[in-house]
Amino acid sequence: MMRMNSWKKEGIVYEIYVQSFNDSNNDGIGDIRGIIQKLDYLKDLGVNILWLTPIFESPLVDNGYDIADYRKINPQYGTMDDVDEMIEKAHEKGLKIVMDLVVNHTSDKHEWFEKSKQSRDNEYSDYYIWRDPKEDGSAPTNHGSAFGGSAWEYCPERKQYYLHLFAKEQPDLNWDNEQMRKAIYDTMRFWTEKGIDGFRMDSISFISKPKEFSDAPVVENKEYGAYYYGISNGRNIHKYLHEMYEQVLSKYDLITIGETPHTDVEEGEKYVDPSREELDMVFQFEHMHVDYGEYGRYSDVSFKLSDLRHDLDQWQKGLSWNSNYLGNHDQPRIVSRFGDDRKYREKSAEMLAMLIMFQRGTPFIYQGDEIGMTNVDFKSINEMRDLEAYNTYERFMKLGISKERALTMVNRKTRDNGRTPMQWNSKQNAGFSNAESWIEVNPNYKEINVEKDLENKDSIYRFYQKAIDLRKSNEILIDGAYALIAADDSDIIAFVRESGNQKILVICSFADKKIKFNNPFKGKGGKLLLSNYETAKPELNDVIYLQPYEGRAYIVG
Ligand code: TEU
Ligand code: CA
Repeated sequence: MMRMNSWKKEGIVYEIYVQSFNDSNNDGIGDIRGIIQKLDYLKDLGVNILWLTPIFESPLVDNGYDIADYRKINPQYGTMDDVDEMIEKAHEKGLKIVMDLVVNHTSDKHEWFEKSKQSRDNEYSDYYIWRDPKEDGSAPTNHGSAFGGSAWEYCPERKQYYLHLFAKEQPDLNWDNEQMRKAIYDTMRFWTEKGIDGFRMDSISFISKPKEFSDAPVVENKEYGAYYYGISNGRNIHKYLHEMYEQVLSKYDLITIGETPHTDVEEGEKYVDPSREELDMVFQFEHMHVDYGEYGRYSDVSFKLSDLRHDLDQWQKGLSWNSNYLGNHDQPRIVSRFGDDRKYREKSAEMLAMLIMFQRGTPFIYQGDEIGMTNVDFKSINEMRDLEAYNTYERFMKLGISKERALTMVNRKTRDNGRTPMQWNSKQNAGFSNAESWIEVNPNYKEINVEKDLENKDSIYRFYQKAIDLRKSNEILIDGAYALIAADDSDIIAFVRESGNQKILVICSFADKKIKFNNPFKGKGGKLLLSNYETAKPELNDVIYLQPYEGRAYIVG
């Protein structure tokens, strides 16, 4: 039986998008020494686990999620000595380090792929997913890449197609090949022996592929079949993750987080049920699709609170343990997507922090959300950097959508919104670098930056500190049972955390006006634990009034 020991249950994870966090050598690119410089900042915030996006050798087609050598550090981020120093210094400060394990695919520049494509009968030939063309020479199936276009790329050397669920420069690995799996486990040990404390496993629900591929009946994005059809949660997924647990994960004190796109609650529990000895938690995606529409992710659609509440509730009820997040390096900024980044930026950012921090499970904070960084209003597609944005913009052009409308739609959801440089202060480039950064700094950095928030006792940063401190020190918030209340309310998400006979009532208002809330624990009274408004009364009355985007937590009774 796999048990989550205390540091994992009390853990608060902070995701660092390395390229945009802090540039120590003024080349406009964030780096590992830049992280070392900010370890005290992160410790003071109160987080205790740092998840770093990939820092390995890569051609950067997908900003490092296309790995060419898992055991070499991309020189633009620093050296292996820098990494060793970062791990050592983080541990000295009581901070854990989680690496990003990208093993659904490699870069096409990885030596394994270079050899695999040379012939059909060498040691690496079967490390990837190769299939013959159809009779007419076309791609084996209508599967589409997540980044647009076909998921199959023709290779003249082998006269076959290879599968790539993402960019054509990211060929999918063949996990049915035992020798390949062993090579992955060796690579994982290389890093666990260096003292890292866990893995975030990229696209892990895709690693087990069908023996035979069939055409996807659902043509999701008009051009090609849905990219995951018949692939996510494949026939051997749990066999391989249990094998990984036995071979590597069980031998070290690690936290493991699987990124599991296109996975429902029932399947999600199979990954995290401790008796199955697979992973500690998974990133669900159901609540990330609440504002998808006719054009998938890049639809100009706003979320409905009832959908967000329903999805979060399903996973809270359905899983032994959750990862609680609203944003990351693949998503728009949470205050712009789920809050109000104009009139109520600070209050809505703080309310969202309470929602993330006080549900049952491990809270994940994405860099910059602790100061309420917002989406960028990119003036042209050329200001964006993400291949997914470019490909989507092109696709919209082909569909006859106007340039202006296509830019508006891509602007709203591009992953670049979460990838602009961390805003440290109001100096040049927001204190991220003395050089022009690889992607523009959000022009609002003079109003929104860490230095400003540190000087203000009522800032978003200060609220994050309080919410984190409360989450870490309160057994009910760490391990108490969860139950939704006011399930049909049009303005709030409210739930109860319970342990023994103690209850904590959490109410998160998504309304931009004052609203009334009927306390379900009539007559019991209670004491205020935290609010993002100074005006909140200390007692819990039978009827309470919440200010716009107010978050409140009470101990009941
Ligand atoms: O993302 C996996 C994934 O599901 C993608 O579809 C992602 O959610 C999508 O791009 C959002 O529109 C992981 C990484 O987090 C992402 O940065 C990588 O691009 C992707 O895998 C390939 O490694
Ligand atoms: Ca740098």
